[in-house]
Amino acid sequence: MMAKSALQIAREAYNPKVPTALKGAVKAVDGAVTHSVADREDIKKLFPNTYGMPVVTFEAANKPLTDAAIKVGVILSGGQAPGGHNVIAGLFDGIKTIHADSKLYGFLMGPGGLVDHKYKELTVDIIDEYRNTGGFDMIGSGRTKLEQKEQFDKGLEIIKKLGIQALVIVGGDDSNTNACVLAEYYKASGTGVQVIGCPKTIDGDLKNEQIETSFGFDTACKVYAEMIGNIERDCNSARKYWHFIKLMGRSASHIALECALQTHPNICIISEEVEAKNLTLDAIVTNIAEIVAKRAEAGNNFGTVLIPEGLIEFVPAFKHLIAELNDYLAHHDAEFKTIARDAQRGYIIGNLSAANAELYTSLPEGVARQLTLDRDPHGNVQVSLIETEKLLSEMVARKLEVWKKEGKYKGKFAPQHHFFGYEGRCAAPSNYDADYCYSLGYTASCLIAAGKTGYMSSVRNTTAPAAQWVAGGIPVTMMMNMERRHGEMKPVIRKALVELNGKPFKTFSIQRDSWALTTDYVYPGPIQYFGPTEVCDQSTQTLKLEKE
Ligand code: FBP
Repeated sequence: MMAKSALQIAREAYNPKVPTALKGAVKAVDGAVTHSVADREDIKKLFPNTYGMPVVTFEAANKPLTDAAIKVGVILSGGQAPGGHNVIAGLFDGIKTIHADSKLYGFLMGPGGLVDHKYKELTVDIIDEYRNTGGFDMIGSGRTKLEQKEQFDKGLEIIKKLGIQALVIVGGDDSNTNACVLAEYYKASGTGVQVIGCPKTIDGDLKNEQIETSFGFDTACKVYAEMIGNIERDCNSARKYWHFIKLMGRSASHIALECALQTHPNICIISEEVEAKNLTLDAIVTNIAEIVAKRAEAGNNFGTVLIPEGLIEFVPAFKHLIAELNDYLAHHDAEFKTIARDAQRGYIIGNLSAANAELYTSLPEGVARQLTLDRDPHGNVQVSLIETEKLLSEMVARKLEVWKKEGKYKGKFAPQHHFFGYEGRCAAPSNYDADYCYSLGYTASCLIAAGKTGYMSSVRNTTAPAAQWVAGGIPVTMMMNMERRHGEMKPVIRKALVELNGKPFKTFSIQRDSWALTTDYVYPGPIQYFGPTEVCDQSTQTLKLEKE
């Protein structure tokens, strides 16, 4: 028996709110034929069996979609996100409602569990133990990329042995892309095994017209916003530090933007804007230094700067460098690994084009090394390992030194550094995420009962009360385009970056100049699980603004 906090015990009794349509039997209502967001011909060719399927919506019905027992396997893929256990609980309750003899198997430690035949049956005792809890520890997660035919066939062996009819893969854009490749393969080979995806990632970059948000974004942002608010209050009390806070989110700046909307920092950098305006690192540094200097003139030698984790990849010169490094290392990784550590920098410089070699040479040793560390299994640079918060504050300090000598700056600059990422990924899900995740899991069970494959579970209209949420499924091919990965063109779900024409960014950009100079901090405080709905059940500001 695990030791539990008082909050954990209280949360066990929480009943997630669900859309009215999911409270009884449902029917699947098909919409129009769909198309991929781009590269239609290429995607159609690669997914002949799962391309063009209709969007599905579930509506209340008089009789169930099926009353036969079903066996389902579930996989948690990639980084943790608050609410994953509720997806599994919703899926479990959904298939048990269909038939009490239905069974749910959890594959252990991510997609690798399917390939290596590591699994456990998830019984009611296990499920009850994890309802409304954070983390993925019920079955663990991993980043193994499911993309080889041999992996699919190995998976099929255990699927057949256990009599599994459907797999539910809970993951981000890359994992759901792989889920769709698997769905296509199992359909093409006539196995009858269905594959359903669920949109997960704290990064918030798996969203589009049909998928309003990925689960976990809400809770993670609320946790970071609480901590940023606490730091702002500390900094407004002591009035002696500039806090440089890097926030997780990989490429997209959704987390940084949402946290800025919640806390009104003095500065928040948005990577997508940096790219659109073609800003250099020096321009970013100058902008920060100017705000530091102006605040100093008013006697305010303190402030907060939010930095999105993926910033470096959006500074055009770095983007070119990283792209060349990705391609080079994809083809020469084995050779690179044989080079002695102290010779690696020289080796890389010797193999880059002139412009990239120059930039790489100018980087501090630590950052240069961080750029060549192992890519994740999807070919992404592990941006969480690059200490941009320190890089920026060091460069700002250097600039201020120069300005001081020139008599342009008279203040004091004492930086503090923070990186908020892992702190938010396993928090107890907010009511929004607890409800949303449970509904996503339950909807996945309906998609399985409706015989669907190659779909992502979708729950929409989530800024309205949960009773009015709309449950259904979106064909994964609808979200795809072709992108360069590991040096080759591949079909992938298009990542949603911050839109500079979107309401969330515009709302931020009209206020930021005033936040820079005045001290207009907002202190959101901790997530509340019990209490008035305006305190406990609110979605993110990003989602609210997008829906306006
Ligand atoms: P997912 O996209 O798999 O949900 O992961 C998100 C994330 O938390 C990123 O924000 C971060 O860059 C990355 O995972 C860190 O990965 P790891 O857990 O392997 O250190």
